[in-house]
Order: sequence, then structure tokens, then C-alpha cells
Amino acid sequence: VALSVILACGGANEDVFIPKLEVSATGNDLFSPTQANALRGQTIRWTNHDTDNHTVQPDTNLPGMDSDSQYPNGIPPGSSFEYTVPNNAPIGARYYYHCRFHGTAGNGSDFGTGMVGVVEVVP
Ligand SMILES: [Cu+2]
Repeated sequence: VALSVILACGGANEDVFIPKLEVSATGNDLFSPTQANALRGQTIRWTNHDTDNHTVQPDTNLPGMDSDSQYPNGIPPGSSFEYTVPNNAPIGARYYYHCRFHGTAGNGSDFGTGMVGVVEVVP
């Protein structure tokens, strides 16, 4: 009896490389750009280009987009924090966030105050 094995290659795997979106924390205690338009599956990388620590905190609960999990005392100068948009994120979703040292949370549908930003999921 001959057994034949067919190796499936997984079909339409998405091997497309999506470049990271870069957001900077600046010396003016701002995120730049304020709005990052991200594709599903795209990684956003926040890099601290300032001389003091900053954080990325979701205004409303969004698992994963919280730099405290990696840097409990804030992202140090020269370091980066990354978050990848889930593949099932709704198109058009806007994830507001803030730095807990230099900003305040909004209500989830608008910016808070101070050092704030938003990630919008785009098609
Ligand atoms: Cu800050």
C-alpha cells in the first residue's frame, strides 16, 4: 500500500511585508505624528527621541497597547515600544492613547489633553 502525502502550503498566506509605522515622542512632550493610520497587522513603533521618559497608554482598555507592560517606569530615551494592530480590528476604529506623565485620557471617542495620539485602522 502506497501512502501519498500532499503537503499543503497553507494557501493564501500573507507574506506581504508591511513596514512599521513610526511615531516619535518629541522634546515638546508630543507624539509625532499625532495620528497614525495603520493597516490590520501593521506594527506601530513609538520611539522616545526625548530626554525624559514617556508612556503609551490606551485611553480605553485595549489589550497590548500599553507600554507599561514592557517599561513600567516609562519608555526611556532612545528606546521603543511596539504594538501590532490585530488582523480582526474593525476598519475605521480609532484607538486613542496618551502619555500618563504628560497627558490625560479622553473618553475613547476623542483626544484627551496634553501628550496624546490616535491610531486609526485604515483599509
Ligand atoms: Cu510623556
